[in-house]
Amino acid sequence: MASKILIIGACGQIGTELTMALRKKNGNANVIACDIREGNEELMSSGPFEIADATNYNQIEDLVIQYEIDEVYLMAAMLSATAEKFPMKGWSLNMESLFHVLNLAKDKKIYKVFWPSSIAVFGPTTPKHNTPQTTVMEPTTVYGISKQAGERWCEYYHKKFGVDVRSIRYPGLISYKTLPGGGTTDYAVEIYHEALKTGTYTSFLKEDTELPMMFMDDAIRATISLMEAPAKKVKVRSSYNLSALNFTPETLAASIRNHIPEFTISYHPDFRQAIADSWPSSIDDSSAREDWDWKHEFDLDRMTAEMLSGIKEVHQ
Ligand code: AKB
Repeated sequence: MASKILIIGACGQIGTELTMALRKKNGNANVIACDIREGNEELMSSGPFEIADATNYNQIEDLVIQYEIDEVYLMAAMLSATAEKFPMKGWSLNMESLFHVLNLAKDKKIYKVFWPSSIAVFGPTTPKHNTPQTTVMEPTTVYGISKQAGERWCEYYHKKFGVDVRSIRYPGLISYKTLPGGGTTDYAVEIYHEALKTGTYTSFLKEDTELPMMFMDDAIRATISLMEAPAKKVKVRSSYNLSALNFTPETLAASIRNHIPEFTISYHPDFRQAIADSWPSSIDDSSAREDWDWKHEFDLDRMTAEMLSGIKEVHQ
């Protein structure tokens, strides 16, 4: 029998595509989407959808009981740029929601948990290039501090209570179906929309700011394959480094120019530059590759082609 899955934060950038991918795999009725707000038409109509607040334990527990949930994917979070503006709100959302889900698993009301971490767990004292799985981690953002604390709690609940929790340190994720909101890597999505709409983009990061990034299809495949891996292969219970591409605004613009030669870019760095400067420029993900056979498929040029044709199809 297929597992019953609850996706919290299903209407966000990752949640939307994850919900549709899991519904395709496990059957629409077995994947319950919930969020604090409504999402797109396809997500809302293709299977069960409930309004729920990730920080409200009773609401989440009620859904777990009502739908006899086995696995939870907790995708609700406040991202790096927004959390700098609302530090206490960011901390409460990111931490309370995680404790609710970990406690449901500790009490055996659910059996498996996916929780997203981020490259934001690293900080200025971390080795910047090819950042190892285990290294110095002194994050300087609210979001990064919450993700790092969350990782520690995931490992603690696994060791102490046997909770089957699995996690990935996502790089910046690039997709055309649902817009990201409040992240430092969002420029790499906005740039494609603006290239098609106006032929020009003003980047809030400097031209040579290199960050780890990934096309959403790869991220979804990684997430599902980590969750499907036999428990004994999942050796890291804090969170796995995951890598695909590293690029700067300048190289991304050049790849767009292969399709739209007249595209222009200018640079006007804001407070997000300091956040980006504190993160790695590339990540060593050999643990994920060795433990559960992770392999990315999209390079920069393939991703650019896919983004431009996807935006035209969905948004124009
Ligand atoms: C952000 O920019 O805050 C996120 C992330 C890297 O976790 N996309």
